[in-house]
Amino acid sequence: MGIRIQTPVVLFLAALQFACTTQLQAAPKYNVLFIISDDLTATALSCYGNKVCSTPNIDAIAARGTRFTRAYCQGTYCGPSRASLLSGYYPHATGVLGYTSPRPQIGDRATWPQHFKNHDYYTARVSKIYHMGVPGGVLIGGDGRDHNNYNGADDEASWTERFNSPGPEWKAPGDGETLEGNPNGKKPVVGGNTFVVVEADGDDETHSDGMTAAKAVELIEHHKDEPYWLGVGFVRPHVPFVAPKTYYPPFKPYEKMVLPEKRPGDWDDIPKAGINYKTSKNMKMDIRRQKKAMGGYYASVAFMDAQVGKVMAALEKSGAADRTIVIFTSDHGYHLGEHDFWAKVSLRDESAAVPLIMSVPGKKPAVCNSLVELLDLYPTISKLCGLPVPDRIQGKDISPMLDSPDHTVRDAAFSVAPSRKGFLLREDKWAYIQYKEDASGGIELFDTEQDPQQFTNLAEHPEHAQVVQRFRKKMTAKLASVRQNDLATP
Ligand SMILES: [Ca+2]
Repeated sequence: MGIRIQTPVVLFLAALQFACTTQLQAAPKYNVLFIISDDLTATALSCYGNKVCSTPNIDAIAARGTRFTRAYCQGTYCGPSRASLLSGYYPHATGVLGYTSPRPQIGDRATWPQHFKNHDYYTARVSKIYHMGVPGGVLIGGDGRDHNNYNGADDEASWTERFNSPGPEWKAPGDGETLEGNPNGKKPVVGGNTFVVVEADGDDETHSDGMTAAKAVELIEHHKDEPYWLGVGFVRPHVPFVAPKTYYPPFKPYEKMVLPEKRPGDWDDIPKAGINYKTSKNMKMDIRRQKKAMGGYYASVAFMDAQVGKVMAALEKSGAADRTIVIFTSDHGYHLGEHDFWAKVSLRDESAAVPLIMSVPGKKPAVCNSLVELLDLYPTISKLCGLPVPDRIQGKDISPMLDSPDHTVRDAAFSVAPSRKGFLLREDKWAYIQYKEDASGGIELFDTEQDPQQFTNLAEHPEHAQVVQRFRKKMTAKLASVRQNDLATP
């Protein structure tokens, strides 16, 4: 008797449970909060081991997310790196090797944020997401070259709305000094891509990144009830190193900054193209200036980190944190005096590796040592949000790493420095760099297990000839595969 009554109830409950499970299995419509700092080396962050520069707000994202220790950019300066990660193609697929939008090359194919816009997301950027000149463009709210209505190499089709944060940059009142190319100290504080430190008067919101944080806070609150893809682009620690005075005390007197180890004859075993475009020598920076450059950079990082904190507090306050994926990264790394190199472009780890933290609701905190590329963000975040992943894009889905940090998707990361005609294949153990596609500009090979600081170029050592040969073939094959795509040949 009882069975006849219960059966329909049980079936109904089973059906209900099935419906709920199915619903739960469908990917939730996460928001995406993409925070990208400009010219930030992972080595400057306390969650990556820096003991001098404290970055509590970025560390807090790392504490609840997955911190990737071997993430590489695809181009070691702003233009190609950003065009690549946003378009989904390697720089040598689109041919965007400089400071332009990838749009002419990709036609009507959707960029990463545009893909979300096409799936009913509100998409916006605040400040620099695609390339924008710093500091010239930031001063006027663009890239300073008057194209695309001062929006830099931006791509309008990616956004529902876009916002610039024009700030005073090197013109900010305060104590400023030009460190680069200024041995007699007579040069005034200048703009351009120049090492300048300004201990600035005024508060956070006097400056571009403070304004960017304030706008992001406003957008997070305003759009909390709809799915959004919000790009928050901080321009620090890109030069000029300008931050409010309150961020400098931990790094002063600058004399106490400890520079990386220097070894006599360090450049003797590398090709000319391997000597970075900015060095202590050609920048005419003595030890005092080098230490101040490091301290000024750190103060800019600390300032940027405080702005990240404001954005994260707004996310928490909005009530949307449990349905928002947070990504923190940079477009490439930076040298702070290793090998007497400064800034970006180099293909050494300090410059080609990037900080990458991904925090996805419900996933356990983890550290992942697998090789990943910035190019992987577009497919991975699409997958996590239940959007289709276009076959044509060149990154890989790394979302399984969030559950299993030992998961791997590639045996080498690939990065380029087009201005040096440089190419990097970075495996777990080896860093292989060649200049020119036929390697005629020279080769560098570093055993990063024995020589993590990359002091000894093994490329000319006969016992490593086979390793070099293997990498040369691998590089040729990689370049061919990059160029095998659905775009017209650049
Ligand atoms: Ca950059």
